[in-house]
Amino acid sequence: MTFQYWNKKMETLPRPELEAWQLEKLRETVKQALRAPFYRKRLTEAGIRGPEDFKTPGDLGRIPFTTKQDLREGFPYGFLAVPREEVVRLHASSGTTGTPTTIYFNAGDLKRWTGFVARCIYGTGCTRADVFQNMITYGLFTGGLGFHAGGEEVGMLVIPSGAGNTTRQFHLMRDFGTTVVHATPSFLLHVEAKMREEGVNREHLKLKRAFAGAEPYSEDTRRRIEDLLKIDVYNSYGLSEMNGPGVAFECQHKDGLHLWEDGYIAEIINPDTLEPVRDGERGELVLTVLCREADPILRYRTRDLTAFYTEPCPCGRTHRRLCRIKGRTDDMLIINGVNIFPSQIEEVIMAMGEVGNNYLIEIEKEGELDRLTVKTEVTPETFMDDTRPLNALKEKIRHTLQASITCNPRVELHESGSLPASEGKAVRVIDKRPRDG
Ligand code: DLL
Repeated sequence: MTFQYWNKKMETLPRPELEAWQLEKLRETVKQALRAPFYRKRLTEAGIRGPEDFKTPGDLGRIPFTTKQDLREGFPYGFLAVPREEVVRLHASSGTTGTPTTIYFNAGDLKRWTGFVARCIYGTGCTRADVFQNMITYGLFTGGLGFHAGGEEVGMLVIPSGAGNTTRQFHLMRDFGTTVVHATPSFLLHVEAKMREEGVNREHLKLKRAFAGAEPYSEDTRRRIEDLLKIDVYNSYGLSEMNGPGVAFECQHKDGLHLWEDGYIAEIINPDTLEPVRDGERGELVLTVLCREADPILRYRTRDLTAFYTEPCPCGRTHRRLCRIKGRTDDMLIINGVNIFPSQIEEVIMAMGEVGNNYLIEIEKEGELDRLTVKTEVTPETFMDDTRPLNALKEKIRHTLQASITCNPRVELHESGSLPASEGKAVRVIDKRPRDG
C-alpha cells in the first residue's frame, strides 16, 4: 500500500527531533499561558517563573493538571491569553450540565487547527477529486466547522449538509456524487437503516469513505458500518478543549489513531494515583495544546481512557498511536456494585448479526436493587410477530451479556427504527436511579 502524507516532513519527523520541537513549543506555550489570569496564578503558585524552567521534556511534570472544573471556574475569559480584539472565533463544549466551557481562537490558531484536520483527511487517501458531505452539527460544536475548513484546505468539494434530515442527505449524495462523509457513528448507522427503509440503492451512490468520531464506538460497529455501506470508516478523535477534531486520526492502515505530537503533548496517567502508566498500559489521557495562542490549555485531564501502541505504524508516521477510546472515567456505571462501561455492552450486541443499528441502556431502581435493561433494535428483515426466534435471540443476548459484564440484564427487542435516533452524539444511557440514594 502506498501511503499519502499532507506534511511528510512533520508527519515522519524522527522522534528526537519531534521531542525537541515539543520542548520548544512547550516553552512558547508556557510563556503565552502566563498571560492568562488563570495560569498566571496557577503556574506562579507552582513555582514556575517562565519558559526558562523547561529544560527537558520531563519538566512538563512541574505543571499542575487542568480539569474541566478549572475551565468552568475560568468561564468566560479566565483562560484568554491574548487581547479580546485578537480573537476571531469561539466554540463551546457540548456538555449539557453545568457552566459551559468556551474555547477561543485567533487567526493563527484557526490556520493551525485547519492544517491538522487537513492532515487527518488527506492521510486517509482523500484528494481534490473527492466530494465531501459533512453530516455533522455546525455551530458551537467543533465538528462541523473544523472538518469543513479541513476539507476545503485539502481542496475537496465540501457540502455543508450538517446533521439530520436523512432524506435530503440521500438527495445530496446522489446529485453531487458524494464520495466521503463525516458523521457520528450512531448517525451513520441511522443513515444506513434509513437507506434500506427508503429503498435508496447503495449502488447508485459513489460513497467510498467515512470519518466517524465524537463518541465511542466498538470495532464491531465500525465493521458493521463498513460492511453495510461498503465503505472504509476511519476513527476520528478530538475534544473542544484541544481545538476539536484533528487531535488523533487513523491513517490508511486503520489500526490505532495517530496523535499529532507536533500539536499536542500526550501523557497517560493512572486516574487514581495520577502517576504515569507503564508504556502500553491503559489510563487517562492528559493533553497539552502546543498550537494555540489565544487559549493555551496545559496538562488537561480528558477523562478519556486509552493506551499507546508500543509498535510503530507501517505507514511510517512517527507520531504515536492511541488505542480506540472505549470509555471515560466518568461514564462507568456501577450496577449492584459491578463496574460496567457502556462500551462493553456495545461490543457484545454489535457483534451479533441479528441485532439492528440502534440500542439503549436503561438503569432503574427496583426496591434496593439496580435493574439494567438493554433495549436493542432488530434488523429490518426480522419479523416481529414471529415470537419463537425472537425469544431465542433475546436469550442469546442476555446470556452473552451476562458472561461479559457479570450482571444479569433484562433484554428488550424493538422493531428497526423504533428507538430514538440521534443526529449528533448518541445518548445511549438513561439512568433513572434517584441521584442520592
Ligand atoms: O467531539 C470533537 C470531535 C468532533 C471529535 C468531530 C471527532 C469528530 P467534544 O464535544 O468536546 O468534542 O467531545 C469530546 O468526545 O473527550 C471523548 O470522550 C469523545 N470522543 C471524541 N471522539 C471520540 C472517538 C468533539 N473517536 C469528547 N472515540 C472526548 C471515542 C470520542 N470518544
